[in-house]
Amino acid sequence: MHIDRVTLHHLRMPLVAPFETSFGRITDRECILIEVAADGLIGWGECVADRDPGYAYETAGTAWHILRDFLVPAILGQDVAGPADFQARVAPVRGHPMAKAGLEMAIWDILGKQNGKSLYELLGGVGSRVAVGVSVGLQPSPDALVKVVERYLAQGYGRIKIKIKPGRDIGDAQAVRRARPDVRLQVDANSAYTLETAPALRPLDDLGLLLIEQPLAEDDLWDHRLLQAEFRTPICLDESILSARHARQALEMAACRVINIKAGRVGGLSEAVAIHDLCRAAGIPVWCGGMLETGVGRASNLALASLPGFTLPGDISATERYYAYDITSERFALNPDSTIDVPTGPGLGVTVDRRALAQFTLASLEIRE
Ligand code: OSB
Ligand code: MG
Repeated sequence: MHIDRVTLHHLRMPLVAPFETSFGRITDRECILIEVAADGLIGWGECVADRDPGYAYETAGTAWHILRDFLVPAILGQDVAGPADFQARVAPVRGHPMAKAGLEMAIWDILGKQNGKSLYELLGGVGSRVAVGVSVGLQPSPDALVKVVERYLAQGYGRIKIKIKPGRDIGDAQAVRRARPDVRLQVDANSAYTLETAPALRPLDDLGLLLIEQPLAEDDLWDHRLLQAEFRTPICLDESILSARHARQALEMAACRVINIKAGRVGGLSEAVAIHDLCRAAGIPVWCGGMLETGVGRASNLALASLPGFTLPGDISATERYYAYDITSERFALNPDSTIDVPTGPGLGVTVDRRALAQFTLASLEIRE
């Protein structure tokens, strides 16, 4: 595909409710939507870097810089054969996986549109619906948390994830467990503990959790290994896994028993599939994480989560859980069996609504040869 033009759109989208984690509270989600024009087609990608460097070092600002000054110039006016060729061209740029993943997504979208194939087919997905759950942010109190959880259960979500942090961990998880003894429940600490403070999490081991997500620092595979040896509950890594190489090392040293895969965190869908393949061969369950995506990123997540090794429910909720208005014409709805349909149209299978896009755009930049 000949890359004629790339347009960056910096968006700020109001969330239906604030989302709070151990690294902060947000009321709006920022991201960069990437529009690529090639061979008379338009492809869309979403860069999930947020406004602040809380979950990852990348921000919408750093991604804008890296895209404008390095990644887009590496492909503009060039014939890019596909995602693998794209990755080879941007390999000299160290790090910045979210910026790379956003641009790669647009290339996958064009590839699908050129070949009349949906993204899930290109990636090797199976099944037309994927099992999903909901990620519930920190609430003012355990009682308030139980109320929010009950509301999601009533909507049909079959798996609940709650965010935890020091002082808001055991009590919160126990409150949900007491209210709902049988619900599929997991917790996510977003790196809020150290090996010294993590023993406070010991009572979680008696709550029948599906997994404990990312208790320790993102650069600390070794201490996760030490912690996993102390827990019966599987530890799941999110922030720590930035490549298939990390995934292999984590499995080899038994630092975790489950991996959360986010294409943005690992530099793109190609690397995400590589991690999936590695884990599947090793018998390690994976699931698709979320970054409060717009309809563009959600379509990509659904396609990825349709691969056969995604045996645990993904953090891919219905559009209405995130946004009253989204930028795609399509909205994603929850089926009664806690699944969401995988898009079947060519490429991502979604249409960007230009009017909605304009409404949420803080800045845009068209880059031509
Ligand atoms: O750690 O999984 C995470 C959102 C933003 C950044 C990090 C995380 C999350 C979520 C939300 O948990 C998942 C979703 O998109 O529903
Ligand atoms: Mg997480």
